Amino acid sequence: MEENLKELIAKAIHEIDLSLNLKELEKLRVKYLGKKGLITDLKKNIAKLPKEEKPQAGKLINQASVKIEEALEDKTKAIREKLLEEKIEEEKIDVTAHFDRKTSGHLALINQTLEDLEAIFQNMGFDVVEGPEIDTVKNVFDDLNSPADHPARSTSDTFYITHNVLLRPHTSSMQIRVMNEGKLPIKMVSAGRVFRNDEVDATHSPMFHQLECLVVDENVSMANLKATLETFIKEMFGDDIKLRYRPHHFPFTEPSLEVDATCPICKGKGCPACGNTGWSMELLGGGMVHPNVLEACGIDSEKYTGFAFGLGVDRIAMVKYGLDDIRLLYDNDKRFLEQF
Ligand code: FA5
Repeated sequence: MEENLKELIAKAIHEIDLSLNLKELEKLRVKYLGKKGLITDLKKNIAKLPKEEKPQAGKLINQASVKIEEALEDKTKAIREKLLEEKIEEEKIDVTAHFDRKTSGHLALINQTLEDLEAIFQNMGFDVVEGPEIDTVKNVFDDLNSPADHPARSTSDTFYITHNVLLRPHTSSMQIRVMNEGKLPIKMVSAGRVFRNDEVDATHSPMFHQLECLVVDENVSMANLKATLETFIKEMFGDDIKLRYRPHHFPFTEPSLEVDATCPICKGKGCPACGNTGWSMELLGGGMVHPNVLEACGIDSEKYTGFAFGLGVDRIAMVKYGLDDIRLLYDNDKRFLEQF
């Protein structure tokens, strides 16, 4: 009997070893240890043995049962571990693996510049006002003291929609809109797109952006205009950029001036980009609001004075980012845009 049991144990262990999954193992458990299993049958048969053989037979069968049970347990454990390893391997995240990174975009340089400008003026206590890109001849020219024969009014310079309605060629029409609201004092900026029949070159575009600034109050002087400009330029560019004021003529300001900035490339020392002058392109036009303009909007020009200026936003962006051509702002070349 002992020999038979040894053979049975060896066979069971061999079969357990060969089993590949928990299902096969369960079948083997039933085959050997189940209710009708081979070991269970042997246990049942002990009763039929002669009395003196019973204890020894019982002991051997029990030992065989324990051995098979242990083998089943070990194999079950091994299969479970293997399954777990396979699962971990399957779900492992390879942090070094390449994947398509989604690079986040950013505002176009013009919009960044507009936001910077508005934030600076807001911090200086200015209201930010929005207005339409299509406006009336009255707001764009008439009430801005621009005579009917002024060249800017000609159809070759300005995009008319009807006889009296046009794409605004400057943001100065916002001066009229805000003054007509009748609230004083006024301290506002208003930025947006403007349109002119200008030839495209390094510093001109037919569609560009301006920021209009208007202050109307008692005792406003040219000194206030200058202080506002100097503060704004310092906030925008730091100490590197200086301003140059040149006398000019605008129908809606008196006196009028134009303002240039030091060349952003050489910082005023003189270089090929600025023709060795140290000064870059014109940045803005401005001056003291003409009394005729105040009166056209119902404001007493004996009591109130004001200053106004119109900044070329694209050119501010050019100085800020050191660009030598305005077209870079509109080409949408990713190689350029990704640099900022
Ligand atoms: C005006 O448009 C006046 N309305 C400015 C003003 C406002 C004067 C308030 C007095 C009081 P000007 O045409 O010079 O002025 O344009 C103002 C600025 O816009 C220029 O200094 C320049 O920076 C910018 N600019 C003018 N034309 C173009 C263009 N075609 N492309 C890009 N920027 C331009």
